[in-house]
Order: sequence, then structure tokens, then C-alpha cells
Amino acid sequence: MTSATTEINRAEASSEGPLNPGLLNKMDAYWRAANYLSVGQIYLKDNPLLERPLTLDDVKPRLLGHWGTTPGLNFLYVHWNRIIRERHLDMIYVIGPGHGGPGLVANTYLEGSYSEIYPHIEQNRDGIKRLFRQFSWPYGIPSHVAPETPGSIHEGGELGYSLVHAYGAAFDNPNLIVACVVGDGEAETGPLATSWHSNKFLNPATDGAVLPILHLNGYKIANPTVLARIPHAELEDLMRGYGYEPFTLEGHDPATMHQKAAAAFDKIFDRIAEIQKVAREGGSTDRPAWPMLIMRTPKGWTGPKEVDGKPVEGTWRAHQVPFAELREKPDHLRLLEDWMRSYKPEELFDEKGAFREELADIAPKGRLRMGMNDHANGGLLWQPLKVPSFRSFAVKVDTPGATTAESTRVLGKMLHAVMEANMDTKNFRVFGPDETASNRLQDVITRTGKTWEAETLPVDENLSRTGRVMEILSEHMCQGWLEGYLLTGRHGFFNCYEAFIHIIDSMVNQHAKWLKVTRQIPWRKPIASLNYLLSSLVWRQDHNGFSHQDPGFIDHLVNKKADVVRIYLPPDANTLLSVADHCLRSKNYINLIVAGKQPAPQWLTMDEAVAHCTTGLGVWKWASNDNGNPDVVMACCGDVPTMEALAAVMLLRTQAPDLRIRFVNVVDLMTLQPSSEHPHGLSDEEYDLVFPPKVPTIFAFHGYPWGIHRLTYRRHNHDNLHVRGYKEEGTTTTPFDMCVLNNIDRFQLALDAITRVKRLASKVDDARQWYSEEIQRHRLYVSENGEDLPEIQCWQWEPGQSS
Ligand SMILES: Cc1ncc(C[n+]2csc(CCOP(=O)(O)OP(=O)(O)O)c2C)c(N)n1
Ligand SMILES: [Mg+2]
Repeated sequence: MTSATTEINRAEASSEGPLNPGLLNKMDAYWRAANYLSVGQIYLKDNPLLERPLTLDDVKPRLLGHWGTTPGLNFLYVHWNRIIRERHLDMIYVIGPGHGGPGLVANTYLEGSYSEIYPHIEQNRDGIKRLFRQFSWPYGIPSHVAPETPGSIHEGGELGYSLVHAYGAAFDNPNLIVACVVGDGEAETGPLATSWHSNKFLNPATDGAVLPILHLNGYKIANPTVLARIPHAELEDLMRGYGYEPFTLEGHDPATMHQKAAAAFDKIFDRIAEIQKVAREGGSTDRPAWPMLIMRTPKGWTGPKEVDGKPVEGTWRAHQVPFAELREKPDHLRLLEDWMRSYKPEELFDEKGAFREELADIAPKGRLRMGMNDHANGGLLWQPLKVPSFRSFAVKVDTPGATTAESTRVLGKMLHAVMEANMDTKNFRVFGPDETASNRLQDVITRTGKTWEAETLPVDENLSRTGRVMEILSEHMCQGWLEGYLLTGRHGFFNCYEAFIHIIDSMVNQHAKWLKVTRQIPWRKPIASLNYLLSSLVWRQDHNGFSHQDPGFIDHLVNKKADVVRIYLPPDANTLLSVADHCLRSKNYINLIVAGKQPAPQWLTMDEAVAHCTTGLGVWKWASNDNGNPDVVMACCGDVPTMEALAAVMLLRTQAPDLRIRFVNVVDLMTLQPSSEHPHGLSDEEYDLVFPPKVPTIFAFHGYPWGIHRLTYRRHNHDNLHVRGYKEEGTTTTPFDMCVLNNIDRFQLALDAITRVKRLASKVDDARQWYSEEIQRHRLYVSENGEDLPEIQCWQWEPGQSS
């Protein structure tokens, strides 16, 4: 759009426009009804239609919720309804300022979807009373656009992710339009600021459309917003700079605004249709300037203009409940009654309290209603992912440790096959912040290339307008796109450097909450799990050092509801394949897989790997000599710790030849937690069979040692569990020196075993001496030569006398 057209939009001040007077009146009444129901939800528990004068008994004891953003959202909803009806659009909403929950509840009620999903919220006086009462009420519904809200894929509680979710929903959904409201405060967040760039990844021929609406109501909770206080032309330039065609809608007089909004939406939806036509029929490959709308309206529009002598409408004071203290200040009760009556409820609801038919009639019908759109209940559209047999990618393991492989490279071949198998349904994508090849998954890229709608140069490799591997240097975008993709019923896989996945800690919190809540909502159908592969791990940061060393995402996920999280640390390629197969098929979980990319020894045949992953943890007999009666359990979890623990077993053959060692590997971390705490947890009886009470366990763990203590603190013999792990010691050094710096190296583990087994007390002094000599020798060698000792570099597992 040119600035000239924008000017016309801004200048239009008459109530003339595309809406005929009848429709204009109905749309305004519809909007008033939504506003009335929104205020009612925030304030009232009785007298829902104001059929008698309002009294304090009608008012809720705790006034909770947000008014300020709500009238703007309600205004948009009624206009989207007109567009959907007229154009038969398949459209969903994403509301960034999710605190405007009352508005979305009100609108889905008015269109009938709410009562269909929750029949006790009937279309009459009692239904409205229940609708009001349940809002922000104990055991009622939350104040935000939560999973409970029909038509929502986005709660909007934590601001910043609306636009990225909207794009995730639109990928591979060519007939879908996602209308996305971005709060002007929300627009200040990092993730939202980057989300505008999603338009360089959206293919107009094969993806749907996203319509961003910047809700410029001028304020956040307590401050003006940045975008509301820069010159309008600068704001439009910013949007143009992001590659959009900005439209502006500004004002506050309802009749004028309805006409201007209808005119703007007509142009915008024409433009979307035209862009899609040119790409789909004309074959254009130009990156289009998609339309976006800047809507500049007052915060708390149509609410009280002044309270206690202070301006409220059009200010930050309208953000939450514009006034409370109804008990203390009698005029506040009148203020509320006048405010609610200003919407003329008697014109909106009939004598039984049903929304008047002629008004209800202007909403879309059936599944075109945004509250009933299947895309917003993605589990309804979910199709199983076709996962070809992972066994065909197995690494051949004749004897443990004889073969070397890069585990993630092997996984890349499997992901390539998954991509291939699902090309017809186009419901699988891989996401990564510029690291997919670095994580050695490059084979998956070769099938379709990487999504890219911006300029390409001859030097570029594997960029494609129809690529299904999505790379952008923003973990937020990868996470948000994937969430939007999964929430609308598809499948995906996110690979990331281990240290930097923390960037999305907060986003995964929100997704975990969403999954937890949806499990309790019968009409929300399960969606595909969110699968993470973390590679480029803490122990092998040969290039990058300390900044790249942080295995703490595991601890972060352990906090989440046990029903939702699964954490796997496969020790080799075959276990990784088996775990990945399981995760790709699963539903409603957050699956974390932690696996290295460096060449590493392979331990298990495919059959053994499957059996090991099925139990989640197990004794490796070929590395044990305990004959069912161990002196010590040598346990490990993670690929590097597994290798160090095995090397320690070999050292102990000479340091303590008669020591009976049981070797245990843990692949499914949550098996360690009691079964009362996690569905994968072993019962105490099962746990005691593996880790016998009274026998010391030396545990080499990939992550921070406390993680293991935390999971096992209720287990028998916890006092005798001695965990080694990452303790925040790191730098750019050799792989083995990293282990030494953190005391998880083979010498330390062997010394630990000798120290902890009481009958070896007489050997402890010698063992300590031996340990310091070995470590000294190692230190001298690495500082002199810049690499690990030859016997460390060339170390190989040698079978002993196993049990
Ligand atoms: C990431 C994040 N930080 C802070 C908050 C607290 N918060 C809730 S609403 C809000 C202001 C939002 O302003 P805006 O996006 O402009 O929404 P609106 O004006 O439409 O209410 C803030 C800061 C939050 N919900 N999420
Ligand atoms: Mg705002």
C-alpha cells in the first residue's frame, strides 16, 4: 500500500463506508453485547441482565481481569466475523494480549460455540449468570485466552509469542488465515520484534496467510508504549522495513470506526487473496509485501472516561479493572451500572436472556465460527507421522565399543527418511537456529532444502522456497513456529546447541502448562509431542569453550509436570534411533533427547538398544562382574559419562582386581524418580534390584550432579549414591581435560569406587597416590602437546570377565 492510500484511511471521518446502515447497526450492537458480557464477567456474579438496580450483592468480592485491551479485541472479532461470512474464510485468531480473555469468551459465547462446548453455559439468563460467575473464580475459568477458551491456540499470558505462533499455524495450511493481534506493549519484547521476519519464511503458494494487527492502544500496564510514541510515519516505515504493507485504522467514534474498519479489512483481505492468486495461479516467486494493520484506538475504549477525577479511558489506568472499591465508594456502584447500561442490554438480549436472533445471525455458522475451527484444536486434525523402520539405519555393533559413529549423523539419515515418508501429507518440519548441519543432521536437509523466501545468491546451498527444514538464528522463532505447527495438528523436531536452548526456557514453560491443562479438557484432542534434540554438548566444546557449556535444560524440564516431560540420554547411535522413533510417534509430551555429535564408540546392537530403551535403564552384563552380588554399582547417564564409566571399570581391573562391579546405564532419566512421582519411575522394588540397598553407587551424569540427587532422594540408600557431573568448570580445552576439570574422568570414578567400598579401605591411600600421578601426567601432557594422551585418545573398551 502507498502512503497515499494510508492517508485516505486515516483521513476518513464520515460514517459512510461499505456497511449498509442495517449491518452497521447490527455490528455495533454485536460489539456492545461483547463489551457488555466482558464487563459483566469482570464485575458481576448476579443480576446478569440488569433487570433490577445493581446492588453490592451482585458484585464479585474479588474483581479480577483486564478491561483495557478487551473492547479493541471485541471490535476486531465482530469485523472478522463479517469478513469470514462474506468470504467463507477458514480463519483462526491468535490474541497476543491474552489478558483480554473476557472478550474471547464473550465472542465465542455470542457465536454459540461456547454453549456447544460447555452446555451448562446456556443461551439464556442463567447461562449468562454462570458465564459471569465462572470468570476468574475459584475452579471457574482463567482470566486469559487459556486452553479452556474455544478457538484458542495461544494463551497470551506471557507476552511475545503471538506472531510466531500465528506463522507456525499458517505453514503448510494454504487455506488458513490467521488473524493475529499484537499488543503494542507485547511488540517491545525480543521474540515479537523478531517475529515480523517470519514473512521471509512463508510461501504464499503453499502456506496460509497471517494478518498481523498491531493493537496500538498506547499503553502497557503503567507506561506508554514505544510504538505509540514515535511518529506515525516512522512506525509505518518500520513495518515496511520488515517487509509488510501497513494499513492504518485510527479513531474512537464507533460508527465511523466500523465503516473505516470494514473498508480497511475489505482492502486487506482483497490484497491477501490477490497475493495468493498471483503466487498460486501466476506462479510468481516474488516475496510479497503482506498487509498488516495498525489499529490506533483508546485503551479501555467505551469504558468509564474518568474515575475519582482521573482520566481512565485512553490511558494506562484502563489496563485492569478500571475501578474497584465498590463497597467503600457508593458512586462506584453507580458508575458500574451506568457503564453497563450504556451498552443497552435490553436491546441485545431478549426477555429470557438469549442473544437476539437478528444479531446472532451476523456471526458465521458451524465450523466457520472461530470458536469451532478445527485448526485451533489441532488434535482433531492430527494424523500419525509415518516413521520408516529405524532399524534400517542401525549401526552394526559386533562387540561393544569396537565401532565408532557420530550418533546424530545417523539420526539425520533417519530424519531424512521421515521427511521423505511424509512428503505427501506435508505435516513434518525440522527446526533449528542455524545449527542443523553443525549438529550433523545434514542428511535431513538434502530432501527438501531449507525454507527461504528472501533473496538467494549462487553461493547459497540448499535454500528452497519449499524447504521443510527451518533455520533462523532465533531459538525463540524455532520454538514458536514449532509450537504453532504442533498446536494445529502437525509434527516437528527441534535441534539446538545444548547451552543455548535455555533461551527458550520460558517458552517451554508455557507450552508445558498448555499441555498440562489440555489433558484435563475432554474436547481438546492430543497433539504431537514437542521433540528436542540437544547436541553440541557440554563435554565436547572443542571450538567454543565455557560459553557453550551448560547442561541445565535437563534440570529446567525436570520441574515440569511429570505427565508432560520425558528426558532421554541415549549413550550411542542405536539407542538414539530407538528413542527418536518413540518420541516422534508420541503425543502430548515434551521429549528431550540429549545426544552427542562427535565420533564415539558404539555399545549396543539394535536389538539390545531397543530392549535397553524399553526398560529405560539396565545392567550392562558385558561390563559387569558382580554375579548378582556387587561391591559397587558403576552407573552412568549420557554418552561421555558412559565412556568414562566404562574406562573406569577397566582401570579398576588392575587397581582393585577382585572388586565386583555392576555396570548400569540410564537412558530414560525419569526412571530414577519413584513411580509415585513420574509414570516412567521404577517402583522401589525394581530400583532396589538394580541399585541394591547397602551397596555404594558411583554415578557419572551428563548434567549437573544435583539433578540425580533430586530424582533419587527418596530412594533407599540415597546416602550411598555419589554423583559426578558437570560442576561449571570449563574452558576451551581437550575433551578429556573437560572431564578432569569436573571430576567425572575415569581416574576419579575409579578412585571413587575404591574409596566408597569399605573392604578396600587399606587400598585408599595407594589409590589416591595413583590418581594424583595420573592426573598430573595428564595435565602435563595436555598443556605441553595441546591434545589428550595417546592412550586416552585411542582408548577402547576391552572385555574382562563379565558376569
Ligand atoms: C513477558 C511478559 N512480561 C510482562 C508481563 C506482564 N504484563 C501483562 S499485560 C502487560 C502490558 C501489555 O501491554 P500491551 O501488550 O500493550 O497490551 P494491552 O495494552 O493491549 O493490554 C504486561 C507488562 C507479561 N504478561 N508477559
Ligand atoms: Mg497496549
